[in-house]
This record gives sequence, structure tokens and C-alpha cells, in this order.
Amino acid sequence: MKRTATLKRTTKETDITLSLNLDGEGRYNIKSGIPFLDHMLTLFAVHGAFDLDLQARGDLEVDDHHTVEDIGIVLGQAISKSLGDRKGITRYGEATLPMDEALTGVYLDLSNRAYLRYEVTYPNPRTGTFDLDLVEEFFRAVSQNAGMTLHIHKIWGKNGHHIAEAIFKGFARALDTATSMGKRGSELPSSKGVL
Ligand SMILES: [Mn+2]
Repeated sequence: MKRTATLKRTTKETDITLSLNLDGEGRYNIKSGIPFLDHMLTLFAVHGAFDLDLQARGDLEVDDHHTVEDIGIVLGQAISKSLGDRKGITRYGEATLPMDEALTGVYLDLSNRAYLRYEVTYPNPRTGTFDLDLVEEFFRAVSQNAGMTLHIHKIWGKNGHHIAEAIFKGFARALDTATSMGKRGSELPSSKGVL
């Protein structure tokens, strides 16, 4: 069974088409309109070995906020949809990830419950023209729409680009583990019998 999803979401602020393959090879075609976000989502695809196709048009004349948040919404929905009934998945994943001086920890549970704890500070509010506050907005949208408990911590870091990069790579690695098919056949990894 293919674990893929293709979604289209159109509002007055953004127009997004996204295809995700959880069992991909790290192939990507990403055009968000925001070069820094393209860079981060490329890292996500490559380091998670996901295939990701994203075409987005947003109201960037306002700022990047709506576009970043709405891409997070659609990516979260695509993760949830491609997981189907979540039977047999490993469920948990984590990654401690260095990027030069930056070190971050990402821990997640595909619990079908949304929760974000984001403990990250940046020495500067921007990298280039990108507002680093939007990284939190992105992951809040992902966690809410994927049904994912998500903890993101900065352990150390001085460079905003490196910190964000370590987070996106760590998220990819953790999600790759959590979505992988575990050793439990088609069982649901829950003592409650429901996720
Ligand atoms: Mn980089």
C-alpha cells in the first residue's frame, strides 16, 4: 500500500498544492516562493528520504507568515493522510542533530494528538530576510494537522540559519523513524488500541 498523499488548499491568502511520499527517496520539487523555506523543506525531504512536491503561491506582499503557516497546515494534513490508520508504525522518533556550532533535539510521537513544545531562541530575529519566528508557526501548524506530539529544543547554537537547519534536519530524521513500519505487523502501537 502506497503511503502517499496529494492535497490542494486554496484560501484568500494562499494557494498550495503538495504531494508527499513517506516511503520516498528524497526527491523534491519545491517552490514555496520563500527561498529560505525552500532550503529548509529540501533538507526535510533529503534527510527524511521523503519525496516532496510543493507548489505554493501566497500573499508575500504582506509578509511570509500566511504562506509558511499554511504550508505547515498542508504538510501536516499530508503526513496524517499518508499514515492512514497508523497501524504498524514505529510511532516514536527522535533526533539530536548537530549543524556546525548548533545542536538541537527533536522528539515526536505520532499520537494523533496535537501538541507542540518549542524551546528555541535565536540570537537574531532574522536570517537574511526570513523571520525566524515563523519556524515555530510552521511546526505548530504541522503538529496540529498531523496529529503529532512534537518537542523541539535548542541545546546550543549561535547562528540562526544553522539552528533552523538543525531543527528541520532533525525533524526529518525523527519523522522518518516514527513513520517507519515497525516489527509489530499491523498492530496499532497503543495499549489503548486506538490512536
Ligand atoms: Mn544552509
